[in-house]
Order: sequence, then structure tokens, then C-alpha cells
Amino acid sequence: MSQPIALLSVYDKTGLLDFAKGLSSAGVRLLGSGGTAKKIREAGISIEDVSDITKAPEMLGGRVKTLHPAVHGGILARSIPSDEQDLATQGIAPISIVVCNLYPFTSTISQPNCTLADAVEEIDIGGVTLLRAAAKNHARVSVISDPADYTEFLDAWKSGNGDVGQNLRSKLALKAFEMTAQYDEAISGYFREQYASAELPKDKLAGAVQRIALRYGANPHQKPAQAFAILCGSPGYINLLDALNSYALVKELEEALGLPAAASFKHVSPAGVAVGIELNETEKKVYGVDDLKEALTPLACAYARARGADRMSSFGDFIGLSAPCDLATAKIISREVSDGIIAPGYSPEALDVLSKKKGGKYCVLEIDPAYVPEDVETKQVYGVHLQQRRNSAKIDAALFNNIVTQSKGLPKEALTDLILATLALKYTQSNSVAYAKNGAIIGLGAGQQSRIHCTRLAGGKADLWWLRHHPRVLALPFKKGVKRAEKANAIDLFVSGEVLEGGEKAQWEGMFDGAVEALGTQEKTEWAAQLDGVSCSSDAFFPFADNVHRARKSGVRYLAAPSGSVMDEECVKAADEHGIVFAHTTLRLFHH
Ligand code: 93A
Repeated sequence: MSQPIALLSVYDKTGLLDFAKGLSSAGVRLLGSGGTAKKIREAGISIEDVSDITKAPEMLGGRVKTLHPAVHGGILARSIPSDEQDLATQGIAPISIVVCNLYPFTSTISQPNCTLADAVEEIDIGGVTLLRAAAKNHARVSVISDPADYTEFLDAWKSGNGDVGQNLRSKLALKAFEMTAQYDEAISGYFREQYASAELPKDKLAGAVQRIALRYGANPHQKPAQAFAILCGSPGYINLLDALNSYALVKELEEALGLPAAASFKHVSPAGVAVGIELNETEKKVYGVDDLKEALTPLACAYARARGADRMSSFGDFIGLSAPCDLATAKIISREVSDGIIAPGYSPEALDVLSKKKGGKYCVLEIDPAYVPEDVETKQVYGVHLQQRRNSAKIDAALFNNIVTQSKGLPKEALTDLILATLALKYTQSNSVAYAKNGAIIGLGAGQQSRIHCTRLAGGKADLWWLRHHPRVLALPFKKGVKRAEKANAIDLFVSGEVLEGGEKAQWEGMFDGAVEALGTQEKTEWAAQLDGVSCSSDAFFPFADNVHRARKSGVRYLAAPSGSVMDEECVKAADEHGIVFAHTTLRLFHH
């Protein structure tokens, strides 16, 4: 049998010398492209140049190195007489091993100063052809595309006396196919951004745009990295999860209700979501925007409401806006502690304000409003890829047609709130229950394993939200200079009735001019009784009627949940007892 041949052509030369030495001493004849052969030869390992077998020099400044029938004939030939005859006629030797990794396209285009010409030069042609050819012929040829596989391959080669076995060849081929698919995806994504989105303001993007090399393994069709540009800062993993979920939510919300929408996300669930309904004077105070110089636009109202639902949870939020960010909205954001924002555009003044936040590190993402996600989404957990269709269920008025209680009336405002609450659940970690009023989420219970815990958690938040409207809260005599986040904290302690002691008590009292008397139980009960007309939605059926009773305690008058529980009848009876209007939907909305 003739001596087996390995062709080596690698950009990343990690581990190359040990591997070449190992192959050589296992009796493999080595062939290498220019730089690869040089490095191996300089280490004292014997290797021939590819040009020795092609009888053609590398040309076009390296654009043609390995593209030649002597190479690809040697790789693609099957172990069948006609192929072997062809090789013999042409004087080509079969190649058994291809070792190749590609020009670093992704990291090159991630450089802020990368030009189109730089990107073009980094498109590897010959290497991709080597990988695809060898992977195609994995019935005979081994393709090693990752230095991490060198040791395993060498061990298998030695123990199998030159035959690593079909299993390993197949595994290596799959890896190579994944690698070239991912590589092509990065290239097409780059050019899509360059040529397909001419409407994006190039001056704003020039130099500032970074492309993120998100790894998706075997899923070449998934393209979130090209959906948006980074105008400022650098998002982390959870930032991106929050950004993409929050934008999906606000986009759907604006489509459903015809109003600009905003979401304030934390840990991949909304802390608040709202649409742009005007704020009255009390609400302006509750949401801390009564002193804003700019007139509140509908989008600014939406964010003020979203941020004000649960100020404690929204601390350090990631914001999603359905419409281009304007100055008033940016001004509200600039005063809050926040991690980042995603929106389908920014006015120049708004971008100016936001890009100064956090010493220039505030994360500002601009999503392409024309971006349409793939129908199938994929998640990798513990090395396993899970695929499902995107949850494309439409949430509109028709979902709440089936009213199962004696009370039937669903006013327009309540319908808006039910759509809002239900849409929020579509993007909230399950189990989840949401309460809404005046076009805003006012309490949301996310990620609880028990439904009643969601209902209580969300109800408790709605209660605190309502207590923050209490005249005694609005009149709290804060000293000058107390920061917004400190105020939010102090108000939260005040309305939740937390008993403070020692230093914590002194610190709390130190924020006010004069003594502040705690809210009494009676005062709280009387105030709570004034909350009514709240809408509440659940992402799955209520297993017991306790949920309905609890919801009513926080002013719920309109309720929506899927049917399907053995206790459905009990739940409807409980709703009737309280005069609640209960719509049975047919839609479960678990989200993870
Ligand atoms: O410019 S190329 O697309 N033309 C080729 O024919 C070719 N063949 C291999 N680039 C080509 N390669 C790539 O060169 C490989 O994918 C590898 O990344 C790199 C190795 O070059 P060198 O051996 O000169 O360091």
C-alpha cells in the first residue's frame, strides 16, 4: 500500500508542530501550503510544498494556493476502480488526511476599523474547498478542522494502524460541514448588512458597528447577530437575551394596540411593560417624571410607565422600545440606572444623550425594523440542540371573546390591558401571571413553579404600585440631594411596611426633613379598597380558585386564562362571587 498523504493548510497554527511531528513519525507523508509548510519545515520536520505536486506556484498574492486538480482530485477520489484509474492517468496521488482551518473572517470584521476590502481579503476560498471536499469524501478521507481534535485523531490513527474508523471520520466531517456553514453565514450576514440595509444611517454606523460572533453550532439559518448594530457599549449574554425578547414584545405590542410601547427587562423577564398612554399629574409624580423639562411624548409615557411599575426590579434594566428613541425618552433613561437599550432607531439628540451615559459604556443597540426572525428557533442545552417553531400566536381582542362569567362587559380599556398583560406573559419566564391597568403592567409574577405564588407575587407588586399613589407617599419630605434610586428604595420600604432597626432605620430616617410616620394598617386597607378595574392574565390555567380570590384583592375586575383545569368551574364560580369578568382563552403561553 502506498504511503498515506496528509495535506496541511492552517491559518491557526496552534498545536501544528506536535501534530505534524506525530503524523510524520506515524509514517504519513506531509504536504503543506506556503506558510504552513514553511513553519513545519523550519521545525525540522520533513514536508513537501503543495506546489511540488501541482507544479503551479501559489499566485495572486495567495488567492490561489491549493485550488488545483492535483489537490482536489486527490481528495475527492473514491476507492472505486474508475476513480483510481483517473488518478493513475493524471499521475495524482490520493490524499487521506486534510488538516485545515480558515482565515479569521469573523474576528476581522469585528475590528472597528475593518474596511470592505479588508473583509473581502479574509474570505477563504481554497480552505473552504479543502474542508468541503474532504468532508464530502469522508467515506475515505479524514478532515481535521479544529486543533482540539489533533490528539484524538493521532491516537486513533496509531491504534488503528492508519485507519481511524468510519465513526471518527463521520464525526470530523460533520464538524467541518458545520464550520463552513457558519463561515458562510458570517460572510452573507456581513454583506447583508453592507448591501441590504441601505436605509440604516451609514454615518452613524461607520466605525461604531461591531458584529458579534455568536456561536450557534449546527444552526446556520439562525441570524440574530445580523439583526442589529451596536452603536455604543458592548452587550453581554443576558443583555442580548433581554434585548431580543424585549424588542419582540414591544414590536408585537405596538402592532396589536397601535401605540408605541416600551419594556423594562431584567433577567429575561419584563419588570414593566407599557404603551404610550398619557400620564395624569399624579402618575407623573408616581413615575418620577413630573420635573422633566421635555414634553412627554407617547413613547416617553410608555417608558415612564414601564419603568415605574416595579422600580426596584427595574434597577439596571435593559430597555426595549417599539419606535425610534426620542429626546424625552432618552432624558428619562439618562436619569435611571440602566444597562442598555434596543430600539429601531434614535434621533441624533437622543443618541447623543444615551452615548454619554455610564461614561460612554451604556449599551445602545439599533435593531433593523425590517428584520424578520427565522420561523424555527434553536437553543442548545447541555450540548443538545432543541428546535421549535417560534411562538407566533397572535394576541388580539378575539382571544378574549369567550367570556364564561355572568358579568360580560369588557370595556375598551380593559381589553387593552388584557392584551398587554397576555403579550407580556408571552415573553416572561413561566409560570407567570400579570396585572395591568392604564396601559401598563402593574405587577408581574415570573418564573414561579406554583401558579398561586405567581398570582400572589404579581398581586403584591400591584398592591405596592398602588400604594405608591397614596398622597402620603407623594408628600414624603425627601431632603435635597437624595438620589432617585435611593428614593425608590426608601419608598419601597415605606409602602411595604418593612420594620427597620438600628443603622438601617437611622439611614432611612436621615433621608427626610423631619419625622415620617409609618402607614397604618387601616390606612393601607382603605387605600387598597379604592383599587379597581385591574386586568389580570395567566400564562396557563388556574388550577384552583384561590388564584381568583387573590386577584380580586388587588382590584382585579377582568381576568383571562386558558381553560382546561378540572377546577375550571370552581374558578368561574369564584369570579362570579366577586363580579369579575372572566375570559377563557385557548392559548397556553409558557416561555423559557
Ligand atoms: O486565498 S485562499 O482562499 N486560496 C487558496 O487556494 C487557499 N488554500 C488554502 N486561501 C487558501 N487557503 C487557506 O490558507 C487555508 O484555509 C488556511 O487558512 C491558509 C493557510 O495558508 P498558509 O499555509 O500559507 O499559512
